Amino acid sequence: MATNKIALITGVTGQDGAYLAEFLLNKGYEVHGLKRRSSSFNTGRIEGIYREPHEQNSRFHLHYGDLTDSTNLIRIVQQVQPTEIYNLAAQSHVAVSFETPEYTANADAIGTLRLLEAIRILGLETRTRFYQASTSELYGLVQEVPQSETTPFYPRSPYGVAKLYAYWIAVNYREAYSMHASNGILFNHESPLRGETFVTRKITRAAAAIKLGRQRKLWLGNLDAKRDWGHAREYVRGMWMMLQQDKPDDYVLATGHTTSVRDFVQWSFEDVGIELEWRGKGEQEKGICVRTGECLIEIDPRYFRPTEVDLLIGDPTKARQQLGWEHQTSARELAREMVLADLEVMRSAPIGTGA
Ligand code: NDP
Ligand code: GDR
Repeated sequence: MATNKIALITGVTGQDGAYLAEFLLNKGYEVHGLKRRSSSFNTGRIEGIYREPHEQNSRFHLHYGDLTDSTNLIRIVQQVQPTEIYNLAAQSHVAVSFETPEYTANADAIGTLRLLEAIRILGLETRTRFYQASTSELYGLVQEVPQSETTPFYPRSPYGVAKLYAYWIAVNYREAYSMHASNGILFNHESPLRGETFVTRKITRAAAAIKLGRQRKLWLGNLDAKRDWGHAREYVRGMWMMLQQDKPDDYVLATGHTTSVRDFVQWSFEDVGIELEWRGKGEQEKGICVRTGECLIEIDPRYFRPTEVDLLIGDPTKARQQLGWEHQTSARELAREMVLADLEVMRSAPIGTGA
């Protein structure tokens, strides 16, 4: 399956980067990934597809790099001469962005500018198509539901504000320099590869650990937040589809359904055979808990955000009509897949490994 397509993925070690790299390799692409230097291994998610550089015929290559370092980005783009860049790298945790707002702006906002400038400085505007990982966090404070490409933005976190800059700079470079730059406004998407501190994975890991007697309690924040949760594997396909269009544009990818954190908890525990009996539903004081004989879940105000995004529900009509993209996995199925995967990992990991 020979192709002359060369992709550069920033954030290749993250959830989406891992799925996208696998997807593009299966399509015959040569795939290059930007990887940060870390004191411990951060390539766990791409172990299955990475081969030693000494092995012949490997179409997957990793480069050390960071979105905060423009000279490094220019050098890599020059070396790789990509036909497609997928800018997935970001400080992607909303709650953490309140703790590290300046870094988040540097990586998520200015990092996007640095990459776009690298394309321009190297004269690759007509060769290199650009995908920007935009987000439903741009909508923030609810203006209308469901949210579509025409819904006004009102970000509610330093992360959302940084991503707002990234969104508009991609649009601006498209208009100013005729670059093929597209924004995917993706609603939450999860998988067994989801980072352990995002709420879905935190819940499914805890349900599995509690089932196996390795954890006693799960501490959470706002149980009433509602998210439009889809499967990451399906969303990376949509990213690729955007870059195959003749014209660049911006698209929402979403399921069109929303679920509360509370329901996601309920489902995950159900799937490991634990029926939850809720107490204090809707209340948010410290110490509210739910029961299955003992108190398994408690609210910790530390996990509340200074400003919250209460309700996300996306309208993926444009992506369906123009790209032919549709989600397949429901949030209910996603919870089951994630919790069963966590159970399996934990069952095979020795106690005390933290898995
Ligand atoms: P992850 O947090 O799983 O992955 C983020 C990736 O970015 C990791 O590879 C991380 O490296 C890398 N990274 C972080 N900071 C830098 C930096 N300064 N320089 C280079 N690399 C960096 O995110 P997801 O895979 O879930 O999301 C991918 C992108 O899509 C992100 O931009 C996110 O904001 C956006 N997004 C995600 C959605 C979701 O629901 N998952 C929805 C909408 C948008 P390391 O592994 O070393 O930490
Ligand atoms: P989000 O995802 O902020 O939507 O950003 P996250 O899973 O962190 O939060 C979802 C909702 O759950 C509530 N919540 C908790 N969240 C976390 N992390 N931990 C808790 O203990 C907890 N308790 C309740 C949150 O308040 C929130 O309302 C994700 C990221 O992937 C972004 O990068 C991406 O842009 C958006 O999705 C779309």
